[in-house]
Amino acid sequence: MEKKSLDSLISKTGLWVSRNGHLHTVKNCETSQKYLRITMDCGEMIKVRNSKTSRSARSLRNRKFLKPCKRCRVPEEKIEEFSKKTSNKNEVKVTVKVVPSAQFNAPIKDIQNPVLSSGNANPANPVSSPQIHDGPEVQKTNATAPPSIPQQKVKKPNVSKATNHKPKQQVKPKKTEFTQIQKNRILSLLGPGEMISFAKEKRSFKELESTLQIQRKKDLVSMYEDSREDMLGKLERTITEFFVDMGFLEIKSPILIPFEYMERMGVGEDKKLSEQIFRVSDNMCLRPMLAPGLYNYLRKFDNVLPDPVRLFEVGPCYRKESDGNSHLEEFTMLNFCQMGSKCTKKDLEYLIQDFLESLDIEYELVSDSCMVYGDTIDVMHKNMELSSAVVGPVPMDLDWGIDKPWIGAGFGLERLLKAKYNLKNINRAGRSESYYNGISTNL
Ligand code: ATP
Ligand code: 9VF
Ligand code: MG
Repeated sequence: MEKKSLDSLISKTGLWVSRNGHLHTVKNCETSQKYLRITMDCGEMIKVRNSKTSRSARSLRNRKFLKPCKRCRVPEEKIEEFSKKTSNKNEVKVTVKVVPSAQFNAPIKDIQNPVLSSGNANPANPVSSPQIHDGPEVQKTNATAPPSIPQQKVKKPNVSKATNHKPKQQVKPKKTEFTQIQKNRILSLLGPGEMISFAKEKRSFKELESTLQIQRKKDLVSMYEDSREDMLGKLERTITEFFVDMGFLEIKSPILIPFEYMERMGVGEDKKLSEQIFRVSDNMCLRPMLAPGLYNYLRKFDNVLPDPVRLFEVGPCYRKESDGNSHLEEFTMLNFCQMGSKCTKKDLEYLIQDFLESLDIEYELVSDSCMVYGDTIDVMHKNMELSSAVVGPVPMDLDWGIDKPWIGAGFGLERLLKAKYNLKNINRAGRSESYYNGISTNL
């Protein structure tokens, strides 16, 4: 038989079993595409996914609860009716069993309900009642939502069969073991320059998560109070100012370009590289580089502007990528170029030097080659390519109506930020809803 969804189970019973096993009467239940926001008679509020298979749906379907919520004042007959269905179905009825807490090292509620007892509320931001729980049962489906972190299994303490009930002596604190998901969550909460040794960590996942959350909230508040600038936006402004001051003309060419441009750049459908291009229709694509737009501007301005023609563009580029640490599928490129006189390798190297010195980023130059241009001078920071630079002319110029020497270089802005701030992953520098200026937003 088809399982009922959570909202239909709620409307049928008018009841809700919370994570700690309390049976509540439902005052109001709002339904969105994926979520339910349920208000209980006691004032508690909870947001859950409208799932057929969640813990909540199972509890309601199997009618499992620990005890009625006192503040909801669930009517006796409702409780009875709810419990009755359980025995009809031959299911185990959960009864309240009061166990003297002296038998255990921890209070009973801590054992049965590790999630709540370990503190759902964030100490940095105490939520006043009614509280919206956004606990592990809410599966996160979009990029804005914090990842759902399963709690570590809390082992039931050993109950000694012996009659000696003396509480055991406190043993020295064990090192905490983290699951991979928990490690990832903690790593995502570290500040841009922070490190952690999980092997030495004594704090529990919850304690550590909570401490880091407080710190990250502080970081965001101080950004809000101080600069209020997005680092990618700021870098684009800094770069723009630098090149405008150097006599380069700022260009903003289309992001949506004809695929034919890519064929003219030597990246036709027969080339492996073309598989990295986001096609948006038969003849259009999202630009994976800035060169086609700049080629067109160089041609158009050749007889208009004085020699040498100096142009630059900073803007989004798109490439399908598989390697994650230094690649984004949506990134920001700077491409500057100069055509006409003073287009030697040395001129190019001086420009690169001035530019990277202005950003205070260390680099070295390495000879390389690429499919599009042939020989390149790659600008490296440690093992990461910051830029590929080229001394023209190249044979492809003919197809773009260019017949003068040129020099140019393409830099990735997110890679410049990764290098400058020593970021662990380029995601922290890119367009994102999960990080703001390298600080997790999933708090
Ligand atoms: P890589 O070999 O690292 O994939 P690439 O040689 O294909 O890079 P270029 O075509 O030379 O890249 O692009 C110029 C610059 O743009 C690169 O040096 C890099 O800084 C940046 N860049 C290229 N692809 C990406 C990407 N997917 N994510 C972030 N930056 C990128
Ligand atoms: C340098 C890398 C062909 C004269 C308009 C300027 C360059 C390398 C840029 C970039 C690309 N090329 N990712 O061209 O400056 O185009 O592949 Si122009
Ligand atoms: Mg390159």
